[in-house]
Amino acid sequence: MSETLTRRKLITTGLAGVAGVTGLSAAERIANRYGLIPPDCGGIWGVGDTLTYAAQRILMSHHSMAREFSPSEISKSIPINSGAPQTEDYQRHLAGNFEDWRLKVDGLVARPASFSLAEIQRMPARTQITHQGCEQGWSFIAQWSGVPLSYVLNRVGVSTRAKYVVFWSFDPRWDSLDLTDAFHPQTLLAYNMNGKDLPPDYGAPLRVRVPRQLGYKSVKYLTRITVVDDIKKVGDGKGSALPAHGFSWYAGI
Ligand SMILES: Nc1nc2c(c(=O)[nH]1)N[C@H]1C(S)=C(S)[C@@H](COP(=O)(O)O)O[C@H]1N2
Ligand SMILES: [Mo]
Repeated sequence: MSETLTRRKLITTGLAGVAGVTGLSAAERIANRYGLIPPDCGGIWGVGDTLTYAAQRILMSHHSMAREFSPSEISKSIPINSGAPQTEDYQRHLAGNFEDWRLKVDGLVARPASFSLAEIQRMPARTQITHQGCEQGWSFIAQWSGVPLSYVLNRVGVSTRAKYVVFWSFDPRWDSLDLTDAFHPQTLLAYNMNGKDLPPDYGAPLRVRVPRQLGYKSVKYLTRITVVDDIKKVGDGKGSALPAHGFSWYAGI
């Protein structure tokens, strides 16, 4: 059977349908064939995550946009999830207005780079008013400005072998995106929130904003971005610090 026919059949049947008729392992095999197994997949919950991730990737256009709001809809109060790191390293950079801070970009790229905040702020900017939802049940709408991650990735030249983009932070939090979300036009490296420099508690000097996924994918206090082909070799191999605490690597909304 040709690739297109298999794909059409998969779409019309729906992955959940496939799961119901022929068993979850068949759905997983099909998802695997299309490279749609999320890195934290394993055991019974992993199968569920595969279905969510694969179904979204197959059924939704790669360029479907998260909703953007008008300025009047910006939330008056903005919750914080974990304030700025209290480490000596972070506090020193904060005291120095992040002038010595650099964003390292390495891994499977043609031109590994290290950008200052000023350099990042001179790159083409995008401003968007989007919703951020936390898995803990609160959410808010704010305006974020920054450089599209795609611009930075194109500037360093991503290898054709690349599959994931990994984000490292001043705190132990780390996470990753597949290339679909990494190159999505609304995925930003944001340095401005509601018209002001990103406040420390909200991720200064630079944070990810990925409005098509839950808040925990938007890593704050960035230090480094690494492009990889095999996410299993990074950290505990689950694509993010969160799966170890029971949250899935893919948190699409
Ligand atoms: N480095 C880092 N990034 C992080 C977190 C964190 O603790 N450390 N918390 C995440 C979670 S769970 C959420 S919901 C959002 C919250 O962003 P906010 O504090 O701007 O509301 O940031 C995410 N990014
Ligand atoms: Mo969160």
